Amino acid sequence: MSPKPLITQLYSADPSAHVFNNKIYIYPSHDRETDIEFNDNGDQYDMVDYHVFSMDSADGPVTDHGVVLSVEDVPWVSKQMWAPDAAEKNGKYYLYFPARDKSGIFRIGVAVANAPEGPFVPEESYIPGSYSIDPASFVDEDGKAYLYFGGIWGGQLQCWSKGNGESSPHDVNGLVFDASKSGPQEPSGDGVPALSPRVAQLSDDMLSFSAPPHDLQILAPESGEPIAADDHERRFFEAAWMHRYNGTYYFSYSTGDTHYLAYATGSSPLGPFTYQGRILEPVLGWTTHHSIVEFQGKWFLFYHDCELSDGVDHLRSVKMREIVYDEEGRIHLA
Ligand code: FUB
Repeated sequence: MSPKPLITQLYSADPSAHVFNNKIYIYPSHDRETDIEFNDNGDQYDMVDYHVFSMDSADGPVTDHGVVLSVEDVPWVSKQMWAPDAAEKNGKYYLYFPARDKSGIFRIGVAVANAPEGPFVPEESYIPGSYSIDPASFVDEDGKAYLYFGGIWGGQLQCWSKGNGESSPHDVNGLVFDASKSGPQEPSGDGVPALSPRVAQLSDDMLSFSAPPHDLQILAPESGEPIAADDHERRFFEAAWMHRYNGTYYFSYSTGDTHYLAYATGSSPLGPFTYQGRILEPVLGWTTHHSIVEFQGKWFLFYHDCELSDGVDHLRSVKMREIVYDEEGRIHLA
């Protein structure tokens, strides 16, 4: 049986959960009503602010800490505050969030707070060299912090490719933005690898990339080769997440148009990762997005579906389920 939505007073999606100060904090998108028709570019996900939620226990009530950041607070944003994430370092809290800049290109911003529930103060501009959507932060046991990101179609990852030497005002680290690749298009064909999610190590102050982002490889276990672009059941689409279990790094993600949450494992946070299987089968609604967190000795999957809105794709609700690992480290719903 599907669990109940955790948050019912508003619509919420893309939950990034973390344990800070022995509480679960959830950083979701805040879905809202709109007249914008559903399209493959995701224009109907027209969000303008973020709330933070917390839980003292895994089955306890959820506290809504209210709006912690809005479109009007962020000088570089035009619209669409999509899936955020948060990280803690040295007593400061960092909210990473994607949104369209004034020219309509998705970038990733960061805002800083002294408490996990904000309020968050944004930097003047987006993270230099950032692009696309769905940032997921990961602070490793050695203190090094990473930002995973990327999403195809509405998330524009397919619009960025190596330039031909001519410069454009949107260039980042040798990548050029091609607006004609917006919408539902991606690589295809025999032997053509899928587009990869990106990873960048974060600077000590957590506000910038310490080196340019690079591709995160997801390999097919049967060949050791990158997952093929036409393998829509396994290729990366969006919604990156990283966690570590028993010394192994787990990179998990949405397969987009096939609607699975899948995962791959590796021995370094920078990859390569080898595809392992699915965490969650399709839920009600087009998108699927998640996070995985350990709390008081148990592991939990946070995700969303559209049950509360009776299937309206852009009105989603956050849910939570326990997961377990078998002896081989494979993930199962409890
Ligand atoms: O919430 C807007 C977008 O939908 C997210 O950025 C994607 O991951 C998908 O859930």
